[in-house]
Amino acid sequence: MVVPNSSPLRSKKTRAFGIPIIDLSLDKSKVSKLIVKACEDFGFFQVENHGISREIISRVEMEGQDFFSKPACQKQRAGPPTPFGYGCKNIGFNGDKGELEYILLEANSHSISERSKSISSDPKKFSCVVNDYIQVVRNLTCDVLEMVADELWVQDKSIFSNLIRDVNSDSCFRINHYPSSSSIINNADQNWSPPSHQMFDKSPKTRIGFGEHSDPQILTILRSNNVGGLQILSRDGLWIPIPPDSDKFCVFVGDAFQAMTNGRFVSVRHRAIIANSVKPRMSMMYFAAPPLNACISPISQLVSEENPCMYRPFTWGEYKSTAYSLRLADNRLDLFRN
Ligand code: GA4
Repeated sequence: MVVPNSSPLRSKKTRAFGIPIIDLSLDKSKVSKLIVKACEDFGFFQVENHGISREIISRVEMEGQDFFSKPACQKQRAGPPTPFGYGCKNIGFNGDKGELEYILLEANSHSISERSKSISSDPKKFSCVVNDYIQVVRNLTCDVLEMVADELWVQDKSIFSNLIRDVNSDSCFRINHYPSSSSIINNADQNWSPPSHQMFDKSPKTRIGFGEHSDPQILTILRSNNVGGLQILSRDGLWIPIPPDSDKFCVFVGDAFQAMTNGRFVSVRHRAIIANSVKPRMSMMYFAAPPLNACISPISQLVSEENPCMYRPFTWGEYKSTAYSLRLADNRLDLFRN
């Protein structure tokens, strides 16, 4: 489809790189088209005018700041991440490292209230604030998924969103905290120290906060403070910096969505580098996932003789265990190709 420059279907673009910024206050049918196009072209887009209150967002941000400003020994009481809890520099179980610390939580109120006891001196407040945020971001995710279903002519508009709304949904929530470019993070983990060239070399080497990967889930919704560092990998292999904007959300297509759309949507590879900033970057992500026993298979509308099933059906649980058995940068979905 050729979209004329003047058409309302042409979304605003992130400066110079053509990454869509989609205004969610526009007409729903236009927004749906823009979302589907962005998921096909980039597996990534940003949204503005999303209707989520600044207050709900900044309350989580404040809880995150409070936690990360604590001494290392106190933060470690909420760790190690197995995989949930507080983590510093270690990502997953297979030796991946990054220059960051984080809190990873299961996105359900029971786990959050249990975990919050080791995170905050006011656990009730912490769980309340995080639960409120998860609820509104889950709604945003479901709205996006329903618009996608509509645009793909799927009869059951809730085909994707039902997986996220399910009480057994395996969604999770993460707050990442990256050091400012002028500092290195407190070495809470005694077994690791940054490679010496990164500590002393003044040349502008890329410092990796969170290494290249795709997200295994259906969709990821990310919000960051105004410090940069997020980059997405374009189809031609270039790292595209995403300008930080605390009023927008970034939306990433995950591997499970790529499989469910029979490869029509692409799960975007991305990473976070340490930006040249005096302020630390803090980002929070909601990873929208199905229940562990949900079967992930391409929707029938996207399967035909010309487009046969690209992946064998698998359960989300099976996919997740595969993800955790591999390295961060590995391409997991290829292992499920027909
Ligand atoms: C990437 C997306 C989410 O942050 C995450 C990550 C998880 C972890 O940090 O424990 C993983 C990574 C993520 C993909 C491969 C495995 C699992 C680390 C890792 C090496 C919470 C997730 O679900 O998958």
